[in-house]
Amino acid sequence: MRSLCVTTSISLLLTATCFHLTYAQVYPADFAQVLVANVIPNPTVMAFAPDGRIFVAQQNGNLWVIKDNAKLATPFIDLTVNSSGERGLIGIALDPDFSINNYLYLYYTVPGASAHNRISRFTANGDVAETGSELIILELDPLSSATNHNGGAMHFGKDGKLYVAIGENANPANAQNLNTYHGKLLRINKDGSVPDGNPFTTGSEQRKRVWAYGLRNPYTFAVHPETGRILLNDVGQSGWEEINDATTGGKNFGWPTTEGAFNQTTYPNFTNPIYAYPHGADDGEGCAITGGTFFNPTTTNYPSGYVGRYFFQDLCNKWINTLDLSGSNAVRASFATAIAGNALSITLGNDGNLYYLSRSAGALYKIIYNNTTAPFITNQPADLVISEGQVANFSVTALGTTPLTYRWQKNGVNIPGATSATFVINNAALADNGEYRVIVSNISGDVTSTEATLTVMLNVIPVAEIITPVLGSTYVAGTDIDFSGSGTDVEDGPLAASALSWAINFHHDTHNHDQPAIDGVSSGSFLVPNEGETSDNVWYRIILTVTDSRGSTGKDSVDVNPQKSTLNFATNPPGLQITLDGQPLETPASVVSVEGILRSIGIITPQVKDDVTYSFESWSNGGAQTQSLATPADDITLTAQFSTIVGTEANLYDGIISLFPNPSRQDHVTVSIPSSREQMVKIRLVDLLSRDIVAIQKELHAGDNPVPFYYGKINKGMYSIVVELADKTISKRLVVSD
Ligand SMILES: [Ca+2]
Ligand SMILES: [Ca+2]
Repeated sequence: MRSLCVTTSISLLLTATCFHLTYAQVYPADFAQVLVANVIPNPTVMAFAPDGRIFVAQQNGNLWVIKDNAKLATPFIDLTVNSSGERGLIGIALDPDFSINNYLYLYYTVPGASAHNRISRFTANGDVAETGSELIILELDPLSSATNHNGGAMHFGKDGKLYVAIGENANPANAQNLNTYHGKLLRINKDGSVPDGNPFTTGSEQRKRVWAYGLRNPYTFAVHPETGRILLNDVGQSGWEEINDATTGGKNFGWPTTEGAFNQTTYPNFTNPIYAYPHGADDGEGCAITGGTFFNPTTTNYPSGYVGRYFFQDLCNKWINTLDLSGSNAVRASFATAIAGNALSITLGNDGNLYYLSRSAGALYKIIYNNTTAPFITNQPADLVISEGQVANFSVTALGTTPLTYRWQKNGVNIPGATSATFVINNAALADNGEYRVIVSNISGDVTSTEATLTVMLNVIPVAEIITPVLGSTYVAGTDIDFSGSGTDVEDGPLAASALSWAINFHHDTHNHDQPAIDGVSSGSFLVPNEGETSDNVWYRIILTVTDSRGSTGKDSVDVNPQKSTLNFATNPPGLQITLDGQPLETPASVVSVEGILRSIGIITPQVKDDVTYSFESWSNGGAQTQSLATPADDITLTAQFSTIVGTEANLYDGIISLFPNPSRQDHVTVSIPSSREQMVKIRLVDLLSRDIVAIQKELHAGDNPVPFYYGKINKGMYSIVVELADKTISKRLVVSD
């Protein structure tokens, strides 16, 4: 991967845009990646029109039309949206009758005090939306301060209904609550109303639109173009990324209790994913599933073995994999690696090629197949506009019988030594201006690329400087981070605020959540949400880009790290489970958390451990059974108090153990233990904090065993008698009175 300055011509201004292009993609033989369109910052999703136009959404609300491999100059629509975090313009579906009615449906975040996601219908008039054509189809539930997990994918099913995937707004409990749209796949009519055939026919408006639930952040899904099968890609938390079959209504995919595959007998009401891949750094592992598409084209020149496969991709690890769905188990295979960064929205195009978006490159790519022997150029060298002294980097990619050889020319004349796929001029000078092209040859012939123009300007690139935050600054969630900076340029002098652009990217583990830039200000602030991402491996990277009057750019960046505390969780007795943000957690456990982040702490009650059933009594901080806790500045320990439950022994033991008298006013109780054989028994008296007071051991014989158990003088109150047999432990509640 190398950083390049690639030029784009915008009106009469030549603008140099520096970004990363990857030439190291690894595809199967005779496949290649082709750049279709770029300068699409923060793309989110694409959709194909029947006529071959491609709609590509930008998170900031712009919807672009890509026509004949070029982005049109004017957006289809420029919506005003809230684009913080993962919010923004994040879903598109074209009406099944788009060719006739020109209807197109968008999913976007409505800005303002009551931020929420909305589904609206727009009418196309050629390549732009008809003014005033918005018809609101459905207003989704209000969002919390968490800006992540919005879902957004929309597709029409083969049944003509609109399916909409919605994230749980980073509140896991939403996923199991049928009275909110969050954490669901919806099935609605084109006008937003409730259709016939949904699994839940009564109750709230939300419930009646639910098609599937138990979802975390179903960012993408796909509908099989022939069978109508629905595969839903659910982005996971810490362990697994899932592909779920949501073809049949009413399924519960288990979040937040489960993530990835689980034991069906443990959770009989949940539906396992058809495929799940773990978090990790290799091909087939990743951090977030961000695209999937059935490869069932009307026509394609891909080898026939790919037809019927399900292609899917991961945000972090730059791979595309396939699933073979022909057998009873989905079988994964590798396809591509080292593709462009932060990839998403892989989609089968009308032309039988796969397409995907890259947020790192701000670009739309297609994947072509060409097994002809003659050299065939897949990516032409691009025009460059740079400043004197910068690096000019031309490149070409080609298919054809290997080995391929390259011969670069300037103004039609061979450049000595320029014989690789890239041609680099370090320290470019005005004399380097000219037309550059390359001749690609192999045993079958040769092909000449298009000419790329190099324009070297006498221009000193501007200097960006971030003033605040200063290096080493930290933050607490729920508070503002202030930023300020300046740009200076040798030719222009101090740059106006309009020349400044700020990117505030949220980094999590190995990936980042880039957000639309804040343009035209020299200072500002942004609120760090106190909900959303609960990982402590997070930080913000603030990048200032300044642009001078010649279109050259300079950058500065600073990282702001979070302050953290440790949350220690314990239970009494030890070793029981609590829930943290809805997920089961075995204690004792220590979790590092960003200060200020709200954590949801709950309890599984009753729960069984070693055949004893326990019931929740209290939290050591006096909070409710399920409580929201802002991560404090200092480390804390929270202990959940449990008591044993009596009356469950019938399920645990085929005999009946009884205590008499109970309540007892004496210094002992008689424990009656029937036994089918000789065995040892241990009897313990424990208090409500599960602390042992007295314990005895005794040999039982076959038959009834009335065992006197002396515990001496103890305070009146509630206790448990715990009877430990060879294969069972049974507890009974004992009341000691005056
Ligand atoms: Ca699941
Ligand atoms: Ca300058």
